Amino acid sequence: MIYAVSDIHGCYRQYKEVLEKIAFSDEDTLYVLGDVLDRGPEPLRVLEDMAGRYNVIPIIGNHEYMALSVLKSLMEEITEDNYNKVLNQEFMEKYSHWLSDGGQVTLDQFRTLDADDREFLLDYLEEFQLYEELLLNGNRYVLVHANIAGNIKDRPLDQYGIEDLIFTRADYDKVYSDSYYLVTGHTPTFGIGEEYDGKIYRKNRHIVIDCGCVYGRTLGVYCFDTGECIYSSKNVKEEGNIEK
Ligand SMILES: [Mn+2]
Repeated sequence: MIYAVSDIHGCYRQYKEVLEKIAFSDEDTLYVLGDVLDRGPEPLRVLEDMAGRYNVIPIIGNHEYMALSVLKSLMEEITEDNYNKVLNQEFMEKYSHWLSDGGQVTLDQFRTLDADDREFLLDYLEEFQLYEELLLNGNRYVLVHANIAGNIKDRPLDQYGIEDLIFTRADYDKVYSDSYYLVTGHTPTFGIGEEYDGKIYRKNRHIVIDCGCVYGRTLGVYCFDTGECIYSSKNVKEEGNIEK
């Protein structure tokens, strides 16, 4: 079976719960549509688990993009010659933007790792794909973190810049194309309409799988073979991982 999940945001418990619920095995494939890191309690534990599975295919989200950029700069040894290049204004802006967007927990956990583990995780983040196209049972799916901002007939997928794909927001009222389903995370479904709160949104050839787990909802998994939606139990407040 082929599955997709998104916006795990460090919710390791719900991630393990859904893997168990779908009885995820070596014959299955799980696409993770970005935003594994930040906000929730155990981002690096989720990342380490994913890195150990050949059949979990990661696609980059804006949180990995921000984290990677900042952490790579922080890994540089600062010398007399390069400190202006590394710790410049641009870095400071990225750093403060990342921290204000939930990056602190990732940074705190990254700090506790030894040099080899840091390098291993940064190398793994570099491997994240920009998008994926799937053909299954005659249906075509485009999997990307946030959006493709248009019809891929007019503009092939490889013509998009990374920031188009991970920072912009799709228009869920709009059918982009009759030839494929657009599968995205990034926008928690309660933000599309309260009737979708904690549920996967399937309408207008969109499949939106960020069910807002880190905001006290569920982690949703979509099964492409069966069209089934599988959910974790609700993320509860006592864990202290609700941002707002
Ligand atoms: Mn996002």
